[in-house]
Amino acid sequence: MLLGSLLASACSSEEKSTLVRRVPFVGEDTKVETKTGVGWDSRLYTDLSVVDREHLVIPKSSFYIRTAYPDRLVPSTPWSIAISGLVAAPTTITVEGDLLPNARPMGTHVLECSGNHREGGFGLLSAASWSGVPLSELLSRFGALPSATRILISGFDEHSTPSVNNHSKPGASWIFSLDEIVRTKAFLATALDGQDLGLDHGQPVRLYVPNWYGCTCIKWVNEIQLLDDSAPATAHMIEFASRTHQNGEPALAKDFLPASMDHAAMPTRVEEWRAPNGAIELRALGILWGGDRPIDRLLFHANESAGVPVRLSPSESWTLWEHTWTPPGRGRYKLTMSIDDPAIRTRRLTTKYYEREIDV
Ligand SMILES: Nc1nc2c(c(=O)[nH]1)N[C@H]1C(S)=C(S)[C@@H](COP(=O)(O)O)O[C@H]1N2
Ligand SMILES: [Mo]
Repeated sequence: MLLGSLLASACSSEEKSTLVRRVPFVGEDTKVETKTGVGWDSRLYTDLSVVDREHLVIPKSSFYIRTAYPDRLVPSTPWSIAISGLVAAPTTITVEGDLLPNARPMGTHVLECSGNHREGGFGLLSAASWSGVPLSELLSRFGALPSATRILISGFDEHSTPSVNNHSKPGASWIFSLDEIVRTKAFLATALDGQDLGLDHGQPVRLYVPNWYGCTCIKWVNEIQLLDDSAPATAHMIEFASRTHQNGEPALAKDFLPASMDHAAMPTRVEEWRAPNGAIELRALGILWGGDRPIDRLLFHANESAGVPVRLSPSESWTLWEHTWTPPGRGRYKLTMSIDDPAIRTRRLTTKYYEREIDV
C-alpha cells in the first residue's frame, strides 16, 4: 500500500476519509521553482512537495540552482581541463575527446547544498540521474608522481556582479584525497536527467561526489592539480567549513573531514484529512537521504512526542516515507525525525536542523 493509500482514500466512498487541504509549512514563504538573483546569489528552490512514488526524482527544469552560469565564462570548444601539479608532465584532457566518448549512466543521486535552509523550504535539495566518467578511471591518465596523495578540482567562478554582502567569495575548488575519489565513486558529469547538464548546472562538465554536499561538486571544471599532504585548504573549502561540519577552519586540506551527508530526513508534504467520524487525520510524506547504510527504522515526532516509526519505501536515490496520525487537538506542531541507533551519526537530525512546523 504505502503511498498508494493516499490515492485510495482520494477516491473515497462515504466511509473513507476525505482530503481537506494541503497544510503549508510555517515560515517558508520563498517562491519555489522560480530562478532569482544573478551570479553567486542566483537560486532556484526545488518544490519538494511534489515528491511521491510517481514523482521520485526531480526533472532538470526543477533541479535546484545555487550559483548561475557565470556571465564572464566564454565557453570554448573543445572545452579543456588543465592537469598540473605533481605529474610527470602537465597535460590537458577535453570534454569532447576524452569524456563524452566514455560517458555512461552513473546512477540516481541526491544533491544537497550544505547551506540548505528552512525559509527556502529546504529546496536546495534534489535527486536526479547523472552520466559521466569516473574520476578514478582518468587518474591513471594524469601521470601522477608517487608523491601525489591529493587532487584539487577547480571550476570557473568569475561573475561580473559581486555577491551581496560578500556572501560568496570568488573561486570554487575542493581538494580530495585520492582514496576519497575512489571510495566515493566521484565522477566528472556531462549529463543530467538524460540531457546536457544545462548551463546553470555546470555545462559542459562538473564534478559529482555521491553523498557529499553540493559545495564539493564543482561546476564548469577547468583545472585539476595533483598535490601532496602539505596542500593548504582552498578559500572555497574555508568558506564551506562550518556548513560541512569541520572542526573550525583547518589550514590544510588533509585536515578536512569528508564533506559527506549524514542520514537526514524531513516531511515534504502534509495533508489534513477528515475521518468518517469527523476526526482530523494528518498524513505526512517525506524523504530520508544521506548516510552510509540502509535504514530500517526512522522515527517521526510531533512536538516532543516519543518517536513513532514511519513506513519506509526505499528507491535508488532518497527513501520515501509516509506516516498518518491523529493530533490531540488544534495548534502548532513541530515536526522532526530521528534514528534511534547510537551507532549511526545523524548530526543534522540531532540538532533538529530540518524541523518544520504546521498549524492545525
Ligand atoms: N564553479 C562553481 N561550482 C559550484 C558552485 C559555485 O559557486 N561555483 N557552487 C557549489 C555549491 S555551493 C552547490 S550547492 C552546487 C549546486 O549545484 P547546482 O546549482 O547544479 O544544484 O554547486 C557547487 N559548485
Ligand atoms: Mo551549496
